[in-house]
Parts: sequence; C-alpha cells; structure tokens
Amino acid sequence: CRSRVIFYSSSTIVHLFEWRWNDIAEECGRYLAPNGFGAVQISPPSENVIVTQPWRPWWERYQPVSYNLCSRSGTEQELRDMICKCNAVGVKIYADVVINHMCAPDMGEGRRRSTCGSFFNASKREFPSVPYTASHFNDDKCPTLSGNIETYQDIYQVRNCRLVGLLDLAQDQEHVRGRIVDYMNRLVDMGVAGFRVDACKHMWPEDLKNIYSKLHDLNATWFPHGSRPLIYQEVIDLGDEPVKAIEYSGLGLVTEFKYGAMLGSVIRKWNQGKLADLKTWGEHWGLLPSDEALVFLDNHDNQRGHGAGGASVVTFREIYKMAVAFMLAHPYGVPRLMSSYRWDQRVVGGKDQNDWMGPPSYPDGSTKPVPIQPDGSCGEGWVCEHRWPSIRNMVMFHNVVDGEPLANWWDNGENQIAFGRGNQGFIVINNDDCPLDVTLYTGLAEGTYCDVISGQMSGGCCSGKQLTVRKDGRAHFTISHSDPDPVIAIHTHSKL
Ligand code: QV4
Ligand code: CA
Repeated sequence: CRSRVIFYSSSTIVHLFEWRWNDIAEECGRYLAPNGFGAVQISPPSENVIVTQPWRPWWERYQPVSYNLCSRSGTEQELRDMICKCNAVGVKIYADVVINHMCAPDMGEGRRRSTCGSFFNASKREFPSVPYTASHFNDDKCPTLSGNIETYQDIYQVRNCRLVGLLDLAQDQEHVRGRIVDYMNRLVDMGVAGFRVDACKHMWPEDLKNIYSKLHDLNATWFPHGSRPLIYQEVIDLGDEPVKAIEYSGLGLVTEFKYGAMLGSVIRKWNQGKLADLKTWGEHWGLLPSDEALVFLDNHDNQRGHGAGGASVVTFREIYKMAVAFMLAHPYGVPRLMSSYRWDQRVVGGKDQNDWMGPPSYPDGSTKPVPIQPDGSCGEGWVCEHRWPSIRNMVMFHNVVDGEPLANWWDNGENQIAFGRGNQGFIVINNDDCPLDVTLYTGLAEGTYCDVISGQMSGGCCSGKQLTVRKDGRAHFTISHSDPDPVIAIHTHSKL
C-alpha cells in the first residue's frame, strides 16, 4: 500500500448548524482539513434574545439584541480560538450575520433575556450596547398598517417593513451602517474569511454595497495581503416576486434557492422529471451564472418547512446522498453542505409542530457537545451529514476535478446518467427502477479505480467496488436499483 500527497483547492462549505465554537475548532483539525473541506458556515455569533416560549428555539439566534459576541455556541474567547485553529489548518470561517433587523418588539426588556446579559428594551426599540434607539428603525418608511411585510409583491414593504415582526433597521442611516460595519470588521479582524448575510432581500442593494465597501481586507496573519471577504447573500428568488437575485449578484454571491428545489424535484421524479434532463443543468434552467451562485440542497430553514424551497427539497431524512453526489460532481456553483441535528417531526395539517426545536441541549438550555463515535459518526442527535463516508469522499472528488469541464455525458433517456470532469473524474448514477449495466467512455487513464461511494482508498488499498478503465478509456459499470447508494464515482486520486 502506498500513500499519496494530494494538492487541491477546496471550496466546499459545510454549515455546522448550531455547533459550539469548541466543537468546530476540533472538527477543523481532526476532520475537515484532512478531508478537503474548504470552509465552515457558523451560526450567528452575535448576542441574541433568549426565547423560552417555545423553549430555546434555534430561531432565537436570528433575533439579535447587540453585536457582542456571546451566544449558545460559546464566548468571544472561544470564537476567537476557533477561528484561529481553523485558519491554522486552512479551513475558512464564514459568519452568518443578521443585520436586517433586531429582535421582535414583544421580546421584553432587561439583562436576563439576552445571551451576554446586555440590557435592551424591545418595545421601546432601545439596544444601548450597540447603540440603537427608536430613530434607527424603518417604521416611518413602512407603508403597511401593521408595520409588517404583508405582501412580497411590493418591494418597499419587503425592504422597509418588519420581516415576521422583527424590528427593521434603517441601513440608509450612516449610524446604522457604521455599527454594522464595525461588527463585521471585528469579525474580519479576528480572522473570518467572509459572511453569509441573512435576509438580504429585505435590505436595499445600494445600502449593502455601501456596507461591503467599508469592510477591511482579510487578516494578513492567514490570508494574502489585499484579500477581500467572500460574501454570500441570502436572497430567496424562486422567480415569482419583484425582488430579484440579480439585483444582488454584482455585490457578492447569492444563495440559489432554485437549485435545491429543482434538483430535489428531479430526483423525486416529480412532474415527469428525470435525471436525463440534467444534461443541461445550470444557467439553462434559469439559474444564476455559475460563478455567482452559492448552491445547496437544503438549508437550516427549508429542511424544517421555514423559508422557501418547498416540499421537494431533500434532507438527511431521504435520498440525500445521491443528490449530494450529483451536486459535488457537477461544476455548477459553490457548494454548501448542511450538517444538521435530529428532531422529532410532528406534522399536523401539513406543518411540523416541532420546527422550532433547538439543538441537542441540557435542561439549562446550553448546547451539548458533539461526541464522535468510534465509527466516525456523531452521537447525541447530531446528524453530521458531512461525516457520512460517501459525502466526505465526494468533497475530495470535488477538489480533484476542480476547474475541469463537464465531459462525456451519457444517459439512458430516463434516470440513469453518467458524466466526467475533464479526464480527472467520472460519476455514474442509477435512479431508475431497473439495473444499470453499461460500458462507458470515462476519459480517465487506463487502470483500476476505487469507487469512493461504496468505499475508499486508504493507504493505497480500496475498501469498495473496483472499476477497470481499459486502454481505450472505457469501463464497465453495473449498479443495482436496489443498491442503497446507487452511485459509482471514481477519480484520478482513487486510482489503485
Ligand atoms: C411572530 C408572529 C408574527 C408577529 C410577531 C410579533 O408569527 O406574525 O408579527 O411574532 O412579535 C420567529 C417565529 C415567528 C415570530 C418571530 C418574531 O417563528 O413566528 O413572529 O420569530 O418573534 C428565522 C425563522 C423565523 C423566526 C426568525 C426570528 O425562520 O421563523 O421567526 O428566525 O427568530 C423569508 C425571508 C428570508 C428568511 C425566511 C425564513 O426572505 O430572509 O423567510 N430567512 C432568514 C433566515 C431565517 C431567519 C430569518 C431570515 C430572520 O435564514 O432562519 O428566520 O433572521 O423567506
Ligand atoms: Ca429591512
């Protein structure tokens, strides 16, 4: 058995939803860096309101009361240590920043209801530790009687009214932009490599442009001089509203919500969808240009019925691995994986009554650590999709084929497809109800390759299926339709 040194550029982001900073710090060194993950999206690091009705829902973190850096994920010092440790092993940190709004007006007042103990008075719109006062909110500009967004068909409501009742900040004011810029720059100086900006649809593009232009270059301890923060903006554009993703794509990447909705629908074979249709996957489907899109199958909202994307999105509960394999093999977009925790769904009248449930936690509300089992999976209700072996191995596939064009597409006109990436990798997927048995031109060099879905190379030996690519570049593939993982993927670094 031989070992290899692999050189690659890694772009895959994993959202370690609700993880503690200490756990992320360990995960970077022991797992993410060695397996070729590029970056972690962290949950919002800012101080938020403590919600007890329902008990400590995950969504309390989307109700900031200040930009102090303590949360259920840990203290400021723990955040700093984590960023340092992850950067040291080459894993970037992207912070989720909630800058459209503060908490809801009925969230009370005092010091006991916030995660760092900062005083606020929600009904008076006072957040002295930022500081924001009533005059820093948009209410005077909102055209609705309720003060809330009542229709998404009116761009003024969408930007100037309260999103689900949340106190809407006036980013057109220099003071407000200044506090947001200070917050984001504090994170940049600590070493984050960029941001997931929450609720961008609800902020005016010119105000965001102004904010982004004032961000510092990345910390030169870890990044080349003059590096700019990577920004990906949450804008849900499924095509049926006046606010469009392209209004934001000049400013940074944009979350492409059509990706997971449409791909989920094809994999579920809804509306006569079939994998063969994916031959033209990408811009032809009305998606953003590839280099402007942040892509994902599910996110922390739509995996539990919040936000948008609808019923078609796939999650850890079903057909996730096949969808991830396609996403990471295909060249379109910058991919983000979800890493979830389990909760018991209780669907009544089409709505999950438990969609609010927070991460695995102790009775006092503090988040439990993520224990790693001997087989590498996670315990205590943490799903850790990113540790599922085929998903981990497809992250490496994605790195190995980086920059190579889609090549050698084949399909059977139905739900059996195959494609390569230049001459670096090849994937075959069978989503039909019959076996796949076919000889295909792979573009790969002659040799024996290890399938990274059923196993992997370790120390030069293959623990999964082996495929032989002949001198003419062709290889014979069989995939049973009853295979729980009906995918084969090989690449130049899985060559025996
Ligand atoms: C309730 C009532 C309102 C009432 C309000 C009055 O429903 O009618 O006006 O009280 O105080 C939670 C509750 C929600 C509650 C609200 C205010 O679920 O019932 O309103 O708090 O207390 C997350 C959750 C939301 C949650 C919010 C704040 O998804 O349920 O609301 O956090 O805690 C659109 C947007 C998109 C957004 C998506 C969910 O365009 O930007 O909806 N996605 C992002 C995040 C998401 C987050 C937010 C935005 C808000 O990904 O996680 O919402 O920061 O599509
Ligand atoms: Ca707004």
